Amino acid sequence: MKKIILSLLQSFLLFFTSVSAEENSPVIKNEIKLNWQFRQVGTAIWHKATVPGCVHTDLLADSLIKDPFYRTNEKDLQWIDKVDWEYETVFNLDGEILGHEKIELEFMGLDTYTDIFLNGEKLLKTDNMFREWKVECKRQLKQGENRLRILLHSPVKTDIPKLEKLGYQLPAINDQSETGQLDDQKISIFARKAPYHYGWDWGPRFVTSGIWRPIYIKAWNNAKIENIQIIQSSLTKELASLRANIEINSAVEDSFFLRVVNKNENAMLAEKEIKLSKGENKISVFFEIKDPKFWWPNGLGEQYLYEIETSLLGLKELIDKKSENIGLRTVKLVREKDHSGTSFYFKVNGQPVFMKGANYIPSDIFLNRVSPAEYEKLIQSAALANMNMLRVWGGGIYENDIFYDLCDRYGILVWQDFMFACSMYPGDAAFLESVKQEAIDNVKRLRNHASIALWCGNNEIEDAWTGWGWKPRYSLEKQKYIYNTYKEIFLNILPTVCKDYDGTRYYWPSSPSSDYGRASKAGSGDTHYWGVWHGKEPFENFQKKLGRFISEYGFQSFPEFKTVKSYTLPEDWDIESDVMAAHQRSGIGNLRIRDYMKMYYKTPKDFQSFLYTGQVMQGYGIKQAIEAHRRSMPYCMGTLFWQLDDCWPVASWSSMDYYKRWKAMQYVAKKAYQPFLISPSESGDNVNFYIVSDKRQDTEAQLTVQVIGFSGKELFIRKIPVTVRSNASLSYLSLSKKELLGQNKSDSLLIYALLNGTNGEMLSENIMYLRQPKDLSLEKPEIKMQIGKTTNGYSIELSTNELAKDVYLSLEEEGFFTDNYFDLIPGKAKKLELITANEIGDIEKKIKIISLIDSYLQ
Ligand code: BMA
Repeated sequence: MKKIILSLLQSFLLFFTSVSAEENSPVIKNEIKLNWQFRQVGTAIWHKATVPGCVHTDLLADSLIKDPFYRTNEKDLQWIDKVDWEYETVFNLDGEILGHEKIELEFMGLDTYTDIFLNGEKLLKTDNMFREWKVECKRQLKQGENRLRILLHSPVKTDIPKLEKLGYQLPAINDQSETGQLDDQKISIFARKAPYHYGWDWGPRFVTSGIWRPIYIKAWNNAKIENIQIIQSSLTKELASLRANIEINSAVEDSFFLRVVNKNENAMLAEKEIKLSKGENKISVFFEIKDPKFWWPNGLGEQYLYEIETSLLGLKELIDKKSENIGLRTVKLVREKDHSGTSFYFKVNGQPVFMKGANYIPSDIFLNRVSPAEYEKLIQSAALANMNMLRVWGGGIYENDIFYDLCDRYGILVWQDFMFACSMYPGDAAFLESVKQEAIDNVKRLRNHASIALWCGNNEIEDAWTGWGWKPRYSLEKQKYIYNTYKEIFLNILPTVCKDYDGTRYYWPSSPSSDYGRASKAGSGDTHYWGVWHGKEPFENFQKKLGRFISEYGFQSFPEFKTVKSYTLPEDWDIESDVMAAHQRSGIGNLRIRDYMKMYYKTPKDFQSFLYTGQVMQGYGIKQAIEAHRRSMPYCMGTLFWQLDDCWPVASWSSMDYYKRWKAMQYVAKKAYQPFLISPSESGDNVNFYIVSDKRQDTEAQLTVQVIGFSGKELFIRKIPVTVRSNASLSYLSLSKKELLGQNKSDSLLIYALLNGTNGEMLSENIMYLRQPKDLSLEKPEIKMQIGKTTNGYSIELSTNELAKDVYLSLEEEGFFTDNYFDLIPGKAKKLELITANEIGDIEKKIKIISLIDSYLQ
């Protein structure tokens, strides 16, 4: 019986998952996904493994370790990266596959130092997590069972000798190395591996090992399409002229046909006879699309994507085919000298576009855990918050294809860093070659995405070298060597690869930067403004410290209580407890939050109120930043806050926590990033009412300014018609505070600004206070809630008799409130929705509502 089950198990289907990305192509592509097991090298017992995956998640799935995120478990799991691991599977091959002329194994991502054996023979050695590896293996394969074994060397043990050989330590600011014998030695710089795995000021230290992307076996005859680059040579309303550069690997010398088809309209774009020689061939095919549909960033139009299918044909039969989804658009970074320095803005399809967005970090420390649905949630949340750009930050990974596919679909442009951050790197030939190959692999993989707007060399290294006090640690000779290595990587290797393998996008050496090799300064280039937070400057400075493109700024908060509960016990519910401290990785984190809270808020009465007030405060600060940046267009043409997401449950600068729960700041960003923004701004004795518009046409509208007492009394009103200028920021009305306030006290009134379209529809609203939150005289409001059922969940209407500041709705069950953390004004009911697939019994009682006054000690 056992035998029968075994032989059944060995049937072909069970060993492979067929993934034939290109339907009907005769090239066989099967994923080696099943039957994997793993063990620590030197131990006897094999355990079940998941591929793609990593050691940490396999240990967890097999209950061999405790949840790495729970309480302080992280500390006990640091041994995992100091030992070696091995993975093994046995897969069956039949005569049909073996009969192909060429058989290859493709490793899409190996983390990081591996030796790979096929049927006992060494096939490959790898040393770069970001590379793809392809090996011919027909000779090593046999009919029946084949054994694939991957040895994963400890990244820590592999890199310590490199440090010893170099003889001195290079700066690596966030490396929380924990190397055993050589404590505090920074080794992350030697590994071409996700830098954040070594710890960051928002992330744990889990230096993973594993097969993190799929392994495929490919079998083919005659020829195979390896890669297609589609270049848009010119684009007008009438015509898109394109060129496909096609790489074909051929086993024969023969004639073939290439056919390019626009699948959307089933229209033939080009057909051509080609002669292939054995080995690699590069062929260009030119084609045109008439009356092209353009791809636009989120908010400006459709994200139209064309599926371009390229087929390689023999005389009678199809040999291979491959599809690419492309968007027709132009993206240009405009850098022109002007009176304040040099501009830094993106033109999309010929139009200047203000970039609104955030910095993105990998959304799990264990990369394989991010499911397609979670990727979608993330990019959808960005789009829903009116963002049009994300910066894939240089301390993480070159993201999976799905990330960029989603950005293409949702209209999110990508500022793509290369994976180098806050460190200097070794300059030996092997390291530099590895960097070059990594860049080639990733530029080739990503270059057809409409969403990618810019290649950027690194995160903050230029500034760090020139201004963070790194240089004096080294002799002049070493300084020269270290900086020459910097120049070699960021001013030579990477831009050269971008030019040779893409050639259509701007390369920017470092973020922030003023220009090649020079430290950043406000009038030129992009800026990371950390005066608020790191520099302890008040939030109000967001309005003074502007830049041409502000690619980082931020403020921390804790995740909501529901998330905190996922990693704590009740005894940990104190900001300074060991467990909470283990989930706060910024050394100054709690102190900063407390300092700012003293400046802006009353001391929260308890732990939960602290979490809530912290989130409200983060939103309060970032609102000021985003509005100031948008108001100052066209001087400033982009704002990307730090940071969109988290890689585990933690206190951080994120606007969404690890579970993708929106923090107050994500709701704030959604409003501040709306196409129309009405933004009141104090200027001396006046309040100026700015309207920022991202729209491409002027808009007739009505601006209303009201002053309202906290009990709902209208103290002032002014209505004026306005023509809102397209793609601009202007002040449309200036009122003196004297006029606005009259005899009323500023601690118990608010200024409400409203922009309506000609049909009365609301285009934007905003509330301004003339006092800091802690100085407002709030009274306990009585909030009324009416709930109805909708197809997506529930509709909620709230009203109040007194101003309810920072109203926060929460629910134990999972659900998404379409608005939250808003101010509720008497006489102005608020409608929102709770999106949930669940039927929630007794919902009126389950939704908890608090506002700022509930966080005060009574
Ligand atoms: C920025 C980032 C990260 C860091 C953040 C908060 O400069 O580039 O290095 O996590 O600051 O300190």
